[in-house]
Amino acid sequence: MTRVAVIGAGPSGISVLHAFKSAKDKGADIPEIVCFEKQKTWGGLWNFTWRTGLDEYGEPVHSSMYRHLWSNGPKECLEFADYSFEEHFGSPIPSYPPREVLADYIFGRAKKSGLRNWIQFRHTACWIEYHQEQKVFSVIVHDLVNDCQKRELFDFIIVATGHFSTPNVPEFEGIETFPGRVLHAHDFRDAREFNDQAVLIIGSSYSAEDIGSQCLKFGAKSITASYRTNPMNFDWPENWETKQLLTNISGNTAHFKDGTCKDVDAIILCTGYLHHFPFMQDDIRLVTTNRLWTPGLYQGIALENNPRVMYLGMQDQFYTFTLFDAQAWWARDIILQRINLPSAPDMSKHSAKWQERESTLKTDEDKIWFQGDYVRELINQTDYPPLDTEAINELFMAWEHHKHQDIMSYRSNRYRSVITGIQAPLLKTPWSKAMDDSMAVFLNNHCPK
Ligand code: FAD
Ligand code: NA7
Repeated sequence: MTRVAVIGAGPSGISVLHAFKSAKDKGADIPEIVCFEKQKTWGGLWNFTWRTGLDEYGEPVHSSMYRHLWSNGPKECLEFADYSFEEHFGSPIPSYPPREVLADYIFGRAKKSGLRNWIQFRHTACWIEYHQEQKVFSVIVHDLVNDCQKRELFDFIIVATGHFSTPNVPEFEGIETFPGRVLHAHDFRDAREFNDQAVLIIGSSYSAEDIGSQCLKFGAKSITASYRTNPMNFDWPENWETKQLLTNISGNTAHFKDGTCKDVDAIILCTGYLHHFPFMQDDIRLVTTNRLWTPGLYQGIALENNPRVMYLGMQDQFYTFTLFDAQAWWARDIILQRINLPSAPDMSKHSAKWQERESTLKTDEDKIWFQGDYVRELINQTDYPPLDTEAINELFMAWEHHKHQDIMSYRSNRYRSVITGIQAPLLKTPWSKAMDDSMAVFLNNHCPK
């Protein structure tokens, strides 16, 4: 029997298991699927943990999420085509749910689909290599609970280990003698820690934007945001200032490229993440940066030099859960031989076309349409339920517009579901005032039983 190893049970890994389960439910013969997940439960980054550094087994802590994180995009842009928010919560909820609420939605579909017994939790993939002659992969996993290793053979490998977990940590002159706290966004857990402090944020992308605004929400005295290439163009509150790149630090004084300086109490490096697959042999390891088109992956998924290895969710992301679903259905259909792979030259020709378009993208709007077209191309090849990517792109356009209207209150906007047609209700307590964002309080406020 064909054997498939799925590495990681975050949203991407769950999408793969769900895709196979949905084929099985329709009567298809499916291969044996074994999913190895190093955490104690599923959900990937969406499992909040107080831990940083290493976990109780000495494994690097995976999650980069913080306690009071809320969805940074409308839920209508990530709603599964086969499992609506209404189906999960029993009534409509606002467009920007807190972390715990969104995580519950992801778990809900996985529970309904009955996927848990396909997963070996607390199993870390340590080494995967390909044996050309037998056309099999050997996978060595570490059973963390019993502290032993085992080796198994598989015909296909699907890597779904995410790429927002291994921090990219640049060096700045003088940082080692800075008297305050220095941390990467990966280790940021609770903004209350920075109450009344002058916080320096390095970076100008999503983490910088959201961690900076979290800190203001929970009482930071000021935010100084230092950018390398482009500043974030939002209308920030008065106690937020933007600076060019940090050049060096002396004592608690940060010096910037434009010659100005600022005394700060803490430094948060929102400098992104590395694609890191130390468990993959060199010739099957994906090497890329955080970009919309990953070179070397046919359809953004199958490794061109060995398409029995597939990578899911490795792109920079506007689309998230539906992109993972679209990729999962496509990967499944390659394995079920419902989709045939073209020749190696045709695969690279196809990838080159997308890569060329990627190089022309200028604005976020261009990037959203690019990714929407990519998701549509995948969905058109499988039996994934219909998903109107153009309507979702339009929701993303509205989201962009609302963020530029008011970055501190964009989460009060609401949108109509592309799946059910239902308009989201108003958020009762604005994000900036909602200090208790637990699921119990959020649901009690918006859909009391
Ligand atoms: P992950 O969620 O990272 O899951 C990967 C899984 O693989 C983990 O469970 C991990 O334990 C496991 N794993 C890793 N290595 C191994 C190994 N060697 N062996 C076994 N298992 C392993 N997206 C949104 O849609 N909305 C948001 O609001 C949003 N906010 C975000 C905020 C932050 C701070 C970050 C970092 C990302 C955010 N994202 C958001 C994007 C996020 O990438 C996706 O939502 C999603 O979690 C990605 O799923 P994934 O399964 O690809 O990866
Ligand atoms: P991103 O989106 O990859 O952004 C990384 C940022 O870090 C970006 O602004 C980079 O600037 C900046 N960066 C990287 N290296 C440096 C150095 N050496 N000096 C200064 N600035 C640097 O990562 P995020 O963490 O913001 O977002 C990842 C996910 O988390 C995202 O999907 C969200 O949903 C949450 P650049 O523009 O390249 O000059």
